[in-house]
Parts: sequence; structure tokens; C-alpha cells
Amino acid sequence: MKYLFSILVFMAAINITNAEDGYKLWLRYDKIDNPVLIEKYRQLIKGYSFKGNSPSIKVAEKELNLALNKLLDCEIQTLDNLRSNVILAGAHKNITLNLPEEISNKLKTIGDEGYIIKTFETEGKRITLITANADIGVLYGTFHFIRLLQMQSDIDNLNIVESPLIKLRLLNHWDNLDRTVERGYAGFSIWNWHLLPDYIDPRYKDYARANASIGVNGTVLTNVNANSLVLTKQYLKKAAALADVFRPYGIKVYLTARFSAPIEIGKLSTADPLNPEVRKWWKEKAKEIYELIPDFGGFLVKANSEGQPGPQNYGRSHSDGANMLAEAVEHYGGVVMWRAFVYDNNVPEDRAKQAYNEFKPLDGKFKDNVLIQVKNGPIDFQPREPFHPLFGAMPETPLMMEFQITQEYLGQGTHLVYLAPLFKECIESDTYAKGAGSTVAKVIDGSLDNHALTGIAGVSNIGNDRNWTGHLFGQSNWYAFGRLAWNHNLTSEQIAEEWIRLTFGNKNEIVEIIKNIMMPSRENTVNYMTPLGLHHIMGWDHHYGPAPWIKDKPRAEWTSVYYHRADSNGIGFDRTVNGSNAVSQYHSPVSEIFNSLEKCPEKYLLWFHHVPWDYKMKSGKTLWEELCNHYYAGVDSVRSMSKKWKQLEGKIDSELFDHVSMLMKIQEDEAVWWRNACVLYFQTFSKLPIPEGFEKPDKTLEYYQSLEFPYAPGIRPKWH
Ligand code: GCV
Repeated sequence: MKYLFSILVFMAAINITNAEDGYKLWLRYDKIDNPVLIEKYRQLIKGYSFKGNSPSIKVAEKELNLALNKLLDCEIQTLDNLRSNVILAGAHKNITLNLPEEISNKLKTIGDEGYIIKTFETEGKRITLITANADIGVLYGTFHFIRLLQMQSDIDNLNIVESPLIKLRLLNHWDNLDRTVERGYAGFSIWNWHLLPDYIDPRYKDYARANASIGVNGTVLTNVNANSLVLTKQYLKKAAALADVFRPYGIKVYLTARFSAPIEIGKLSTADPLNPEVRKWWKEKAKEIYELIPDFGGFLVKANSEGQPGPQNYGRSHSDGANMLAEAVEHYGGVVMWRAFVYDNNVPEDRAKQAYNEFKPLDGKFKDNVLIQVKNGPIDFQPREPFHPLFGAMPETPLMMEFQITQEYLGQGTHLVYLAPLFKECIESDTYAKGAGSTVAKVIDGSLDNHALTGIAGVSNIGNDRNWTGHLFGQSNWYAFGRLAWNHNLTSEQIAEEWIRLTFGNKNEIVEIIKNIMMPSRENTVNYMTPLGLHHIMGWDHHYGPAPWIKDKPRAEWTSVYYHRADSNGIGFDRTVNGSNAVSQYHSPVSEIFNSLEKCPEKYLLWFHHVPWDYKMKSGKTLWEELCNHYYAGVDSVRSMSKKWKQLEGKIDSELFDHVSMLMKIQEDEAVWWRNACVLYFQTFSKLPIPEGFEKPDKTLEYYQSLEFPYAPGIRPKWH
């Protein structure tokens, strides 16, 4: 009896230690649940030998040691002399073996960050080689090898050659120095500015590990709505401490530069980019930064946008401003990422057209170390937008992609929305800039216009919540961003499958259920929020929940009615040649397709057209019926997602199960809220009944309009 009791206590303890709070992300390294496979791996991995002793090699070795010992549940050690069935890892120059010619040739094609994982025999010994041109490639290769083990892949005969398609793969943190995070839904900032530089939170290293494991190689630490203070010595030392932690992992630190910093912290009377004193100030500032952070990546700038200062305050252009900063950092190899997210309420022009109008004429006018950072769509990270017309419009300038990983407009912290399909939809769009096949992917990877400097940024969803991203499935979006930044040819499904296996284990039944939840989740969200091309109809300021009724605000483009334009005739923004003519910013035949009511894909219909309520859709239904169908289908799909999730009870970790179950309940309620509020509101214009068979909203429009959320998270601090 006593014996049985001890076993029970022991089992309870195991349960507790196994309880999974999500902290470990996709680097869980739980023991492989297949003894036969463990034995096989143990036979194939008798030990490892890392060549070189740079910080990157040391962290690679440590990571492999950790992963092997946990996954295989035994001590696998470093070996001095080479034996059969070992892993040999190191940069090419440090590997003294005679490598097969095939490997040497491939190394010439994979740059500094690429790697090769190859099984081969030498002097009768079977070796798994992880090699690269530089040590950081060895680290990336090591993470790839670990992923193979985590996914229980066959490692008998490996022949993997990888290199990233895009050079700068960055997270953008919209983190403020007071630790609030603009549009952050996972707690406060992970950067503890107050305790830095002396207190190094262990999270910083885990952040770097996670990012390196998916190939992210840079991080912009601060909000684009920038605070000049980060450029003072006091804060630069703090940023330098973070850079020191990240360096072995190949991650460079970048900062946001507030354009008026020369006035605010430099005591100058102007920030005019053509003023010699201002130019000198930025050069000295760059020197000071590089003394503290020798591999500082450069600046990200939001200028003359939403109240931020910029060169136009002095009658200068975006290129004047960007080039001044570029000149300050070029000597050190730094870059300037200048955002194209600009629109001005004093300009009587469709907001969707303004960035193109301002930036296209500047093509070719930027210095070589400037990238223009363009959001995926022309408005603002909506659940669905057509691709931004600047892609394909500035061949002389490197354009970098800005995606939003944090779900400002997609349910914030509580909705399960897998974003890879959104990212892929955009990068696979054909701009036709140089004929068919001129995809957005080719613009941003530089292959369309031969740019060597290329980049992609994701606005981070990370905070100090224990599981990093608030919603566990937010982790899949961080993961997907990194994997696509490395290789945009991966499919959404491949990435989902990887993430699920790394997070929930390899049981096929579980993988399939979760994949079936993730894959349609973005489309579901579009359906219950903004179907058929609707956009920007969310809550005022905090952007939480539906509010298509928002009007009469200081800026028309900050209202909802500006975008949906519903009236008794119909709904949608006429951007055809007869309307704002935004369609003309796209190349032919995209412009004609978007311009045509018949040819425009229905998913973008109300983005480009004002359509009568009784317009016959492809399904044969009227627009009103189709709109209702989408809203109701969105809610139904959330309900069926919850049912699928329930099948996992008892099959996955209970803490993770409960966490997601509770959030799904919120998502379901909020999907109903979106549907009811939007259908009731648009009904005031269509004057048509909700089609037969659909459940009737249980609340009135007035009820939904009365809701207020003064403390919704992620709101922009009032001091901005
Ligand atoms: C950082 C939207 C967001 C703002 C954000 C802005 C931007 O307007 O609501 O919070 O500001 O985009 O991308 O600059």
C-alpha cells in the first residue's frame, strides 16, 4: 500500500513537472516517445564534435547537447577523435577532413548564413556533417538537425542544402521604454529597460535561441512611434547589453530613430535633414552607437506619418531624410529602413493611394543602404487586403515587406488565427511589373530587380506573458514568420505541420486535428470580421471588436464609414477608374481585373467597388445574402473549430488544452459579436431581412453600439 502511494505521488509529481505553460515554445525537446527510434538515433549519434570556438559555435554545441540529452534521454558527449556515427559540425575552414567535392562546390553557393547537412563516409567512418561558410551557418544547421530529431525524421542519409532567400529577417517590436507595447496583447515588453544593462533576464537568451532556430537575424527593439531617449547614452548602453546577448545567435540590434531627436536630445533648433549641424549630429550619434554596439544593424524610421515628425516638416522629401541617416551609418555597414506607411488627412485623396503617390516618384533617389519598408497591403494589416501597389512600382529601390504578427486587427490576444496563409497570399500575388510571374516574393527577395539588399519584417506579438505570445497559437505566427522569411517557398501547411509537431508532439491524429483547426482559421476570421473586401470597421482607437458605425472623428480615414461607404444603394469603396482610381496604381492586367466588377475576385469586391445590395454574386445570391452567408459561415466555422479542439481533451497536455479551450470560447462569443453587430448595422442600409434559417441576433444594434472598452490592451499611450 505504502509502495502504491509512493508511485501515485511520483506520478503526480511527473504530471506537475510535465505541465506545459508554453514557455519553451517550439524548443521543447521532450523525450521522443518511441523507444525503437531512440535506440536507432543513439546508434547513429554516438557523439559530436564541434570545430571552432567562436560564441556561435559554443551556443550551437550547447544547444545540440541539450537537445540530444533530452530527446534521447541519455548523455551524449563531445568526442575528441572522430569515430563512426558522429556529428561533425563546424565552418568549412575549421573542418580538417577532405570533404567531397560536391560539398565544397555547394558551399560556394550558399553565402554566409547557409549550411549543409550531409551524411557521408570517410576512411570507413560514417559521419553526419553540419558545415557552412561561417559559424552562424553552423548554428542554423544545428537547429535544423535538431528539428529533424524533434519531428522524428529519418536521418540515415541526409543531404540538405539551405540558405535564406532574404537577407534581413527582422522582428519589429512596438515596445515603449515604459514597457507598454503598442498593439501588444501578451503582457508588457520583454525588455526590462529599467534593470538593463546590469540585469540580464534569462528570457533574452531564450528569445535569441528561438529566433535563431527559425532564422530571424535582427530585432528592432523599440516602437516606430519612437522616443528619442533610446538614443541617449543611458539607453544605448542598455541596448548594447541586449546586443551582447544576441550576438552569438546571429541577431543584430536595430533602433527606431525619432526624426526630431536632434532637437529633443541634441539641443539643436532644427531637425532639417539638409542642415549641416543636423547631419553632423546624426553622424556623431552613429559613431557613439557603433562604439557601444559594433555590429549595430541600423535605424527603422516612421516619419511624417500619424503625427510623427519627419523631413516634410522642413519642406524636404522622404529621400532627403532617409539619405541623411543612411550617410550617418553607411561607414559602419548599417542600413536605414524607411517606412512607406504614410497618409495625410490634409490630402484629399483615397488613403489607399497615398503611399504610392508619395514614394513612387522617389524611386532611385535613395542611397544604397536604404530599404523602403512597405506594409503588405495599402491600408493597414487588415484581415484581408490586396497587395500594396508599391510592390512592383519601385524597381530601383529595395522594398522590404512589413507583416504584422501581432493580431491588432485579427482578434488581438484571444483569437486563434494562423497567419501563414495571409502572408503567403500576399507574397504569391503577381504584380505583373515585368510580365506574368513578377510576384511580390520576387520583389522582396531581390530577384525581380537584382537587389542584393533585401528584407522582411514582422511586427512582433511577443510580450512578457509566460508563454511569450498570450495565445499559445500566437507562437505559430512568430514561427511561421521566421520560416517564411528564410524560405518563402514553404507552404503554410508545411509550416503548420512543423510547428504542431514541435509543440504538441508527433502523434498523427493530434497533428491532423490541429492542422485542420489552423489552416482555415484566417479565412474564418475574414468571414466573421470583414468578408468580401470590407476593411477597417473595427473599434475606435483600441481597434478591439466591431464598430462599422464609427464616424465624425478628427480624421476621416480613422473612421469606419470612410471605408465601407454603405448607403441605401449598396456598400463598398469605389476605387475603380470612376471612383478614386486606386486600381490604376497596379500594373496591367491586375488593374483591369480589379477595375472590373465581373472580374474582380469576390474576396476584394468591396475593396474596389461600391456594389448594389441586390447585385447577383457568382453563387447566384444577392450581395446582401452573400454578405450574411459569409458572416454566418464565419461563426459556424469557429464553432466547428471548438468541436475539433474538444477532441484533444486528454490527448494533449491539460494546461495547454484548458488555455486554448477558454480562449476559443471567447473567440466564439466575439465572432458572434462581430457577425451580429455588422449584420444589424449594414441592415440599416440594405433594409433587407436576415435570410431564412439563420439564427437571429439576440441583442440590438444599440446594445453593440453602447459597448465601451476603456482599458482594452495594446492601445497607444496617450503621451505619444
Ligand atoms: C505603431 C496602425 C496602428 C498603430 C501603428 C501604425 C503604424 O495605425 O494602429 O498603432 O503605430 O499602424 O504602423 O505605424
